[in-house]
Amino acid sequence: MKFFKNIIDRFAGKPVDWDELEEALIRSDIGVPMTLRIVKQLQERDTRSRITANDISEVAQEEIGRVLPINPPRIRPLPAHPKVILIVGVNGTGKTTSTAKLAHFFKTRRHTVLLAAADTFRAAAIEQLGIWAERVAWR
Ligand SMILES: Nc1nc2c(ncn2[C@@H]2O[C@H](COP(=O)(O)OP(=O)(O)O)[C@@H](O)[C@H]2O)c(=O)[nH]1
Ligand SMILES: [Mg+2]
Repeated sequence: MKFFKNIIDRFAGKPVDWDELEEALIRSDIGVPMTLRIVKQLQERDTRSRITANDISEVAQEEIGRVLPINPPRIRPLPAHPKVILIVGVNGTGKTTSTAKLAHFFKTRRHTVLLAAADTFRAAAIEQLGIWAERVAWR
């Protein structure tokens, strides 16, 4: 994953600057509580004041996995059955961006994706989704 690779490239193999690692995780959208959990786990593992690339990605995946539902709902479409996913939420919380990510996820798995904007208030919301649809289509 590119996300972990960027972090790992910066920190692996050197003595750890915990404050810098903490800042990098928060800047990467891990969120403060999750960042603190990951850093704490890494500090407990850290015996030689060095952490490896594996340590960072293993601990982050473990800790993030702990807060996700045990049986997440299945979102993959079944063969020959259209599947509708309705994305709702407060303005500016990332619905359009997440929709583009989902579209990309399904497209790379050879599904046909149709995006429909149902945003009634936000200026340029439909255009924004259209731009993402084009980006995803050409990747
Ligand atoms: N840092 C960060 N910004 C995000 C993320 N997802 C969306 N955004 C940004 O948050 C803003 C609102 O996102 P948008 O998808 O338009 O939200 P919507 O109003 O719910 O459709 C945009 O500037 C996005 O680039 C994310 O995961 N992390
Ligand atoms: Mg939107």
